[in-house]
Amino acid sequence: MALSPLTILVVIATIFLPSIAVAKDIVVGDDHGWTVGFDYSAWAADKTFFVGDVLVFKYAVGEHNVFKVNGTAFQSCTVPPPSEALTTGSDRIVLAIPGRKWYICGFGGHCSAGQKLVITVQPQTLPPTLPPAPAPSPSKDGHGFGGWVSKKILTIFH
Ligand SMILES: *[C@@H]1O[C@H](CO)[C@@H](O)[C@H](O)[C@H]1NC(C)=O
Ligand SMILES: [Cu+2]
Repeated sequence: MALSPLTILVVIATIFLPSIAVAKDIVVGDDHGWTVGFDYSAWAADKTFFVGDVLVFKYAVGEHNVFKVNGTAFQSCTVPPPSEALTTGSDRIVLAIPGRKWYICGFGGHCSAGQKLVITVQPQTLPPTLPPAPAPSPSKDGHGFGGWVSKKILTIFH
């Protein structure tokens, strides 16, 4: 079976891409931002969060804020000291550690009214397992992996 040039290029690209998973910015609530009257559990339900992703909380400064809390404070809407608040209106939180994370708004009544977000952060995914590649060797006779690729590319483009 002859492999098409496209297939071979895809294989080469797959081998040399540093990683399949790309960290991304995730705007909480999408266009709604961080506000009252939005269902953040429904919003989060169909999403997967990975280590390296960044949560972005967008809101009008002075109308909301963001506190990272634990599960207990999340349930009871217990607001931590003001010094722990994020208040820029475009707060970025890098998801650095896998596990459950809880966020609430500290403005009066907002958390109880549903301005609270709980997510589970998954460990970073690894690229799909590839069959073991022959160890690259600096040999001049082209038996190394690099030589194999060059030969294939020459085959394609000659
Ligand atoms: C959760 O957070 C609250 C408020 O910051 C704190 O008083 C409490 O001890 C914490 N609970 C746990 C289990 O860490
Ligand atoms: Cu709020």
